[in-house]
Amino acid sequence: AERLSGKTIFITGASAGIGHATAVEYMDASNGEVKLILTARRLQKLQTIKDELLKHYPQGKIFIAMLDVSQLDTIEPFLKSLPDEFKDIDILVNNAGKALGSDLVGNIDVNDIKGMMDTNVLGLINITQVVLKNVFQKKNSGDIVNIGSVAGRDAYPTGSIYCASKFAVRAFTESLRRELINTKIRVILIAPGIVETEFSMVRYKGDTDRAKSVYEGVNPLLPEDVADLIVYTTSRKSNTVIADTLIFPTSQGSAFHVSRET
Ligand code: NDP
Ligand code: 8X3
Repeated sequence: AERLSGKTIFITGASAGIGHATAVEYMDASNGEVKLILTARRLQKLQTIKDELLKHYPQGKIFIAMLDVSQLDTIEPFLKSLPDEFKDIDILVNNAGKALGSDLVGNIDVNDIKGMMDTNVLGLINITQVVLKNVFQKKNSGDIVNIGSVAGRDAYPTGSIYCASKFAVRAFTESLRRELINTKIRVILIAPGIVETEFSMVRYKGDTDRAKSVYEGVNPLLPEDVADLIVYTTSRKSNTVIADTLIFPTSQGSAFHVSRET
């Protein structure tokens, strides 16, 4: 907790799920002593989250903004436009991401392909570059936390594009960590299994029954379980980096092995 005090944390995709839970967890773990930059496309959701956090931590410093990570040209101007007290970012959590559809190769809508690649891969790479160059390299410190997935290790049928996007996140993250070994900048990969969030509603495009069935009988991870791990990894001693983590619910063994109570 002491190690978090005063830090500025930039979370993408903070309007729901893991990103939202991570914002809450950083505040709780630091007793309101961190500064949060929370971004997503749905500004109203961010406003509600900010209001809720400020109820608990009235002195809390929270900056919210609409930011679509797939709009690559908007990132650098966004960073430059941050209020001075939020400019000195210490931790970047690249969380914004999604699966769109579960179609077999041959039938995948090109907009779904673009949607996943633009957000999960191009957006993440671009934000990382901008923050690295403008902030972390200038002070030779900072944590980059990339949210990958078990889908970045086990490629499964009907997940080709999503899996490809998360394999890409993993490869990018590993190259970057190796490029930065002569710096104090840490690069961390978080790879969750099944987490109950809006993820499946987005993947199945509002088909509630299908989305629910993903989580039925598995005791999935909660978004706060992943948030807890993110906060843990970024509050280790500065001489250590928790480089790579796979986090499952205890009912899961791989992308293919899930125990369901029926
Ligand atoms: P949610 O759908 O609950 O949250 C996704 C977040 O990303 C939302 O805040 C959404 O906000 C934001 N987002 C989506 N597209 C964009 C965009 N183009 N620009 C900015 N923000 C965007 O899903 P999760 O919390 O589950 O997902 C978070 C991350 O975790 C993703 O990278 C996902 O791939 C990964 N993950 C999820 C797992 C799961 O089982 N749930 C397992 C493993 C990894 P808005 O719509 O307001 O923009
Ligand atoms: C989400 C987990 O297994 O649906 O990253 O791909 S999975």
